[in-house]
Order: sequence, then C-alpha cells, then structure tokens
Amino acid sequence: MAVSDHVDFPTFMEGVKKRNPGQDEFVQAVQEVAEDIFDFIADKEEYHAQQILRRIAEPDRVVSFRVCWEDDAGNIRVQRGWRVQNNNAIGPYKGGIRFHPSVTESVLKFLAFEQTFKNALTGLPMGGGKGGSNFNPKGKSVREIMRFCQSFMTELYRHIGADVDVPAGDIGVGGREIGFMFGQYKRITNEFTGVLTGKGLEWGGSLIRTEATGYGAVYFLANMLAAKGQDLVGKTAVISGSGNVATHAAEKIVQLGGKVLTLSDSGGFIHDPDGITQDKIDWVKAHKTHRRGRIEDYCDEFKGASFTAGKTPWGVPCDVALPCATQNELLGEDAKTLVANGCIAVSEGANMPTNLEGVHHFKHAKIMFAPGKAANAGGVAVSGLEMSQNSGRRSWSEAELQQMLKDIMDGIHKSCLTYGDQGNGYIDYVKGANIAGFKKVADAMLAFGVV
Ligand code: NDP
Ligand code: 2IT
Repeated sequence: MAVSDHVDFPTFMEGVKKRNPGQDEFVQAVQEVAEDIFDFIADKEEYHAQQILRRIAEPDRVVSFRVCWEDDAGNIRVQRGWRVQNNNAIGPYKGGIRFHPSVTESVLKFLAFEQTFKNALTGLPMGGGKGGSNFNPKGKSVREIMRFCQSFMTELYRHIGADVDVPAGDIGVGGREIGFMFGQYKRITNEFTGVLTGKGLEWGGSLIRTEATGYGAVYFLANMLAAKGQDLVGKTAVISGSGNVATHAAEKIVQLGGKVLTLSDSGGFIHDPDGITQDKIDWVKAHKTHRRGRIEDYCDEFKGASFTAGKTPWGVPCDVALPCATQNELLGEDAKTLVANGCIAVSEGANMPTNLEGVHHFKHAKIMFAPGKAANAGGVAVSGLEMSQNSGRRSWSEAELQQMLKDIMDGIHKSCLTYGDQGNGYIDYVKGANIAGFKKVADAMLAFGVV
C-alpha cells in the first residue's frame, strides 16, 4: 500500500536535489535536518503517510519581484527581491530580510526552512519565512538605501501583514532599513501595525531586540557549559563577524567573564591577544554601523592587535567559538583545527555557518555544538515578544524582557536535551534541535489534514 511505502533517506535527498537544481544551500539545510528526522520518524507511520517532511521542505510559496530604484547619479538600477514563505502551521510567517549581493533564491529558501524549526523552538506562535535582495548596501549613500527600501516595500507590502507575515532584519538590514521599510508600508496602507520587528523604540520597537541574538547565543553556550559543570569565566572566545550578532555576542562573553580574541568581516579577521574589551566593542559597533568602516581599521585604533586579510579566525586557539557572520564560513578543515586546538564548545550565532563536513566533525569529536536554529533563536524570540507588545499596545521593561529571553533560551536548551541527550555523557544538540522543532510543526500539520 502506498502509505506504508517508506521513502528512505537517500531517495528522499535525491528527490530534494532533483526538485531544487542548483540550490546547494537549500539542499544542505534540508539534509542536515533530514539526517536526524529519518531516525526519529522510522517507527512513526503517520509522519510518513502524511509526507510531513516532504511538505515542510517545499515552501508554501516563493514570491520573486523586480525592484527598480534610481541611484544618486540618476542611473536606473534593477535588483531582484524575494519573500519565501516556508510554513505557517504554528503562526504567521516570521523571519528576517537580507540585503547582500550573495542573496539568491537558494539562500533565502534555506534560511526560511531553518527559520521554521528555529521559531518552533522558541515556544512562540511563529511560522517560518525569509526575504531579501541581491542589493549591495556597501558604498551606497543613505538616500540610495532609503530609495531602495521604499521600492522593495512597494511590492513586498502586498504579501505581508501583522497576522500574515512579519519580516525583520538580517545581514545588511538593521534599524535604519527597518525604519525606511516601515515608513513606506505605513504610507501605502495607512495602517500602523506590527508588520515588521526590530522597529525603533519610539515607534513600536522592543527593548533588547538589538542585543537579543548575540546575547541569546552566549546564554545558550553558557547553558551547554553549565550542563558539564563549567562556565565562561576565564575562557577564550574566537568570534567571526563584526555586525549585530557578533558584537553583542562579544559583549555578553565579556560580561560573563570570558576573553574575546577575534572579530572579522568580509575582508579578514583581527586578533587582539589582550582581549576585545567593552570599550573596544563599542568602537567596533560605531565603526561598522555608523561609519560603515572596515574591521582592519581596529589595528590602527588599538595597538597589539593584528589583521589577517582574506582569512577566517578559526586557526586562533580558543576554548569556545562563535561563528556570527554568514553561512558556510566554517568548513570541515576549520572544525578539525578548532578541535585539535582544544576548543570545547561552538555556538552558532549565524545561520548554518558550519558546513555539513564541519558539523559531522564536531559530532564525531563529541564537543558541545549548538546549531544556529537553537543558539541564535534569541533574536526572533524577542521579535515574537515585540509582536506581543504591539498586539497588546504596551511595552515591557528591560528587566522583564531580559528574563523572558533567558527563560526562552533555557527552554530551547531543555528541548534539545529531550531529544539530543545520548545518555552516555554526550548531548547531540543538532539532533535535539531538529527533532524538537520538527515535532511541533509536524503535529500542527497533522491536525490540519492535507492542506
Ligand atoms: P550584519 O549585517 O549586522 O553583520 C554581518 C557581518 O558578517 C559583517 O561583519 C559582515 O562583514 C559579515 N559578513 C556578511 N557576509 C559575509 C560574507 N559573505 N563573508 C564574510 N563575512 C561576511 O548581520 P547580522 O549580524 O545581523 O547577521 C549575521 C548572521 O547572523 C547571519 O547569518 C544572520 O542570518 C544571522 N542571524 C541574525 C539575526 C539578527 O537578529 N540580526 C538573528 C539570527 C541569526 P562585512 O561588513 O564585510 O559585510
Ligand atoms: O535569522 C533570524 O532569526 C533573523 N534574522 C531574525 C528574524 C526575526 O524575525 O527577528
């Protein structure tokens, strides 16, 4: 009978590859999840019969559109924009918008797929989506960025809504861009609703949303260490990236007594053996965000630091590592180097920064390894709290939100233990996160029947 005709893992992956030609990032993200889910559903007929994994790995819809804008010299420029609405079984689609020249449909499909499980793990009612454009904000004037954001929203507005799909920031999209997009949405629809998160505090934003992803990734790291009777005091940390997630992860490491050795950007990494202290982090934030500068300038500002062009920081010996820049920035060889140099824990601030070979190596070495969908969920969690505050027309205090963020990260850690504790002293956080996230979405889908 067709319903009990279980497709095995290789056949399933062959189908995913065939249906998504050239979409390597998407195939990679599906494989990482499917590796664990096939074991979990082996004896669960209903998930097979209802083709649940196959359905989650097929976005509800992918909207692609042209974005025209005029640059400062009067040239007409044409970019492509997308919104991938992956799954809304447990709540409105929710996920960031990325502006970067590397954005493709494959990248956004992988991000929307990952987001579906991540959002489920937060315990809040949010489905998974992601959007963006191949627009490159680097070197553009603020007026150009404004015109691009307005043009992007002029199409996007028809696909989103406070109860439909709620975008936020991601690479290349911060508070300024959210402001431009929110302003345009409000202008077109004449509605002031919680249609975007990451808003300014004066117009419906939430306290600690800016800090939440980086802080959350460090709370998760601290939880993993605590499960082994350890903490961050005196531990050295290697961090990649120097944007929103990286700088706030660095800040929380310092607050919890650790020493941050590196930060990076697409030009290379800086290594500061004296430690990247709070005043240095503040300088990086101002330099990268407001002055839109390069990380290598750090070495002119702070003596004793060195810059290595064109390289990632994984060769610097450390106790813990936090990849916080972009996908596939930590490869199999890097994972081997980190483990050989004594790294005991990795917490992914970025989405899918470790490639499959790297993930397999970390699992094989049995170090503490937190995948992005668990470790970086603090950002979208506080976005979810921003949605709640908008719906309730109120604002919670910083202390309340800090506590809620901590509680949510503790909850995600516990969910990972439920399905990831191997009972021999090793906790497989990848497996734990994949199964816990999948189960919640899958059970909602079962309730809805074939839709
Ligand atoms: P930002 O734009 O603030 O910073 C991105 C950083 O990563 C910059 O230092 C940038 O360097 C570097 N970077 C980006 N692309 C590349 C690349 N292709 N190669 C090398 N370096 C690169 O973004 P965020 O900090 O918000 O996002 C970083 C990661 O965290 C992403 O994976 C994102 O999806 C993930 N994330 C973000 C959340 C959020 O709330 N913002 C929530 C959860 C996950 P440069 O300046 O040279 O471009
Ligand atoms: O990858 C992510 O979780 C984000 N970029 C944040 C998404 C959100 O809706 O806050």
